[in-house]
Order: sequence, then structure tokens, then C-alpha cells
Amino acid sequence: MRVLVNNWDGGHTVPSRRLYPHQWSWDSAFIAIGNARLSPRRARTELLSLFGAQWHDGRVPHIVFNPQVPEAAYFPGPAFWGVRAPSGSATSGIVQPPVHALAAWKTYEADPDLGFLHRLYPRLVAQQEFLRAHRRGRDGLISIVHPWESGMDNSPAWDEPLRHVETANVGFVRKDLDAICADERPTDDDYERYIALALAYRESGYLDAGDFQIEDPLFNVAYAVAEHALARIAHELGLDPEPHEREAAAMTAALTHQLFDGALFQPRDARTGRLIRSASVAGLTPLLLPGLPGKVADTLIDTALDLFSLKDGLLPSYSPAAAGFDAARYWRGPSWINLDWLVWQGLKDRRPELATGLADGMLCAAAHAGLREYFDPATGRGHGSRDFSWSAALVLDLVAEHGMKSVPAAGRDIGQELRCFGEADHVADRVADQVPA
Ligand code: 2M8
Repeated sequence: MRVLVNNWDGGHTVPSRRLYPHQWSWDSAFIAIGNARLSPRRARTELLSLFGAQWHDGRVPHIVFNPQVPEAAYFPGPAFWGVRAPSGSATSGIVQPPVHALAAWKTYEADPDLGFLHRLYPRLVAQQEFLRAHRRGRDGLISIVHPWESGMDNSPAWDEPLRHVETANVGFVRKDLDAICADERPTDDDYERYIALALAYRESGYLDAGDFQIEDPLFNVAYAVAEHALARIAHELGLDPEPHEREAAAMTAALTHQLFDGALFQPRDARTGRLIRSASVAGLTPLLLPGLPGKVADTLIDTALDLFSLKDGLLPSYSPAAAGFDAARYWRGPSWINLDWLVWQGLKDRRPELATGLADGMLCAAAHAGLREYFDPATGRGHGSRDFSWSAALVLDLVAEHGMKSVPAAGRDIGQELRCFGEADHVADRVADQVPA
């Protein structure tokens, strides 16, 4: 609660005060899921402010820049992207996984407000239409055009496709290393490629996919989950949910036929048509799809137990058994609460006992290390920024649903704070009046 309150900027929540001082797209969705437990009004505002910067073509930019924050506070900032939304807000030109319809639905479930759904539904539909119109390939899968669009920016899965990206030779100064030590962040070499790809996309008017075109399981799962959520929203609004259900089913089939390698879902390089043999936790997220064939789901759970040590608590973002794993560096192995939360959602109905263990693992990590950006999957040690918003938000959601029984009495600061409201039947009952609307 403290983290969410301190990171609130009046209309949105920054992911982290120092490292990420603007509004990020998928962060806002996860933050809304937590705020729905605390202040549904803030959850609605968070999503509506993000979609306020939606472009005419339907894309929801991955960063909406806060004009009050100096250019030098984040790189690459508004001058680099050089583009504004119709609303006038400076934004980036790329997108992130479309987890927002799910967040909108969860916000509505916490506090049914039809007016909110009325406002957001057409915008959520336009977000999906952008992806269909501009990013969908022949086999029905959607491509991302930059590692930052995956949300899992530095995954070892992107090493191979990034090798073919020419570096930019433009001078730039990284800001992230002012806040976080270099061995927990991407290398300079990775950054050069990120910048080269972003510059090429900018030069095409944010239209032409360049040297990086990947059909990523997580992104496509998010798209299908969004269609399921849109079906529910449409139903509430008295509209026909059927087209959304059909679209979700088609995407589930496309994912299963094209990206499942018999053990895990893999990204595919859309330029070569080849699967990228890797071991990312993104490959477990199809567990979220209700239409996933039972045998495929069972195999994925076996893989989670085997390659990702699901029973040990936290899920790593990349399998420790695979080349490229690094327990402390950004998306190359540490556990991230948002990915673990997504897999937890996918396990709850299928294997409740495994879901419970995963929830315990997330809560214990937060209790011991604080609401860090990422965690060593074996030791639970915290890495990256502190007071990270989606860690706070999703822990709040977990506490509300799962309770606090697993958190050890001798936790550090966060354990103390959580225990203050651990006995509440429902977190929202205890906290609603502590936070100004
Ligand atoms: C990280 O990405 C940004 C670039 O978008 C960065 O490193 O500067 C990623 O973890 C991304 O998934 C996340 O949305 C963002 C803000 O938390 O930080």
C-alpha cells in the first residue's frame, strides 16, 4: 500500500520513482489489478489515463511521458521517440503485451462500474485491432518488433535474433546505470541494439517492422486472454461476446499448432519461420488459456516442475538449466512477480496445490527482500529497483485472495507492514479509508 501510494503521480503510477519515472503500459495494467483491491477509483484512473494516450491507429504506446519530468531523467526519453499521441502527450512508438483488458475486467469485478466499461471497451477493442491490422502474420500470430515490446527485454531468447541487428553508432548515455549496478542490467552491447532497432522503427514513422520480428508466446497469450476478457465485458454491456470468444479460440489454436515444441511454447522468428529454442517462463503462460488442450497443459506443468523448479517457490524468468541463465541480471533468470502471478493465475484451476506453493513463494520473497523489481529464484535475494509498483500491486492481489499464512513472522520491513493488515478478511475492507480517492 505504501509503495502504491508513494508511486502515484495524480493520474498514474510510476513503476519506480528513480528508474522509471513515467507511465509504462503493461505496468499500469498490473498496478490496476492491485489498486482494484485498494482503491478501484485509482485503478480506473490508471487505465483511463493510459488509454488517453492511445494513437489513432489503436496502438497503446509502451511509455507515456510525464511532461513534469526532465528529459534527462530517463533514456530514451521523449526527444528520442519524437512523437505525440493525439491527446498531445509525448509517448514512445512501440507497444507492450496487451494485458489491459484483463486488468479492466478485474477492476470491474472489484467494483462494478458500467460507465468505466463503456468508456474503455472501444479503446480496448481498438488496441486489439491495431495488432491484427499491423502485426498479424499468415498463421494468425502477432509479431513484436522490439525486445522492449515483449516486456521481458533482456531474455536470452532474444540473443540469437539480436545478433543480426546492426548497432547504431549513435552516442547515448544510459540513465539506468545511475540507479542500478551494471551486472543487474542489460549490457551496453544489448543497449546499442535496442537503440538501433528503435531508431529504425522511428525512421519508418513507426510503421515498418525491421530486423527483429518475433512471434512471442507471452504476447500472443496476452492477446488471447484479452479477447476472453473482452467477451465478458461485451456481455456486461449487452453486446455480442461471441466474436471475442471466436478470436480467443483461434489464437489458442494458432499458438498450440505453431509454437508448442512438445515441452514448452517457444518464440518464433517471423523472418526465418524458425522456432527459437529457449527456456523462457513466457513459454508457460499458455496455461492461462481456458481452451488449451488438457494434454498440452499437463506437459507444460511437467516442464514447470522439471525445468523451472516450480515446487521450490519462485519461478525463474529463464530456466537455470539453460545456457544464458543469470540469477541476478534483469530478464535473464531472476523471478519477476508479474510473470509468476500470470502462471499462478493459470495454475489455480488446474493444479490448486501447485498454485498455492507459488503464491507462498512470491509472498515469502516479498516479505524477506521487500518489493523489489526482481528476485534471485534460488535465494529470494532482491535485485533491481526497490519499491517497485507491480510487485506491490500483485502482492496485494495475492494477499487479498490467498491470505498471509505463508509469510514468516520474522520478515523484514515489508513483513511488518503486511502483518498490519494480514488479519483483515479482505484487504480492501481495511485499507479503503486509508487512501484518499
Ligand atoms: C523495463 O523496461 C524498460 C524499457 O521499457 C527499461 O528497462 O528501461 C522492463 O522490465 C519492462 O517490462 C517494464 O515495463 C519497464 C518498467 O517497469 O521496465
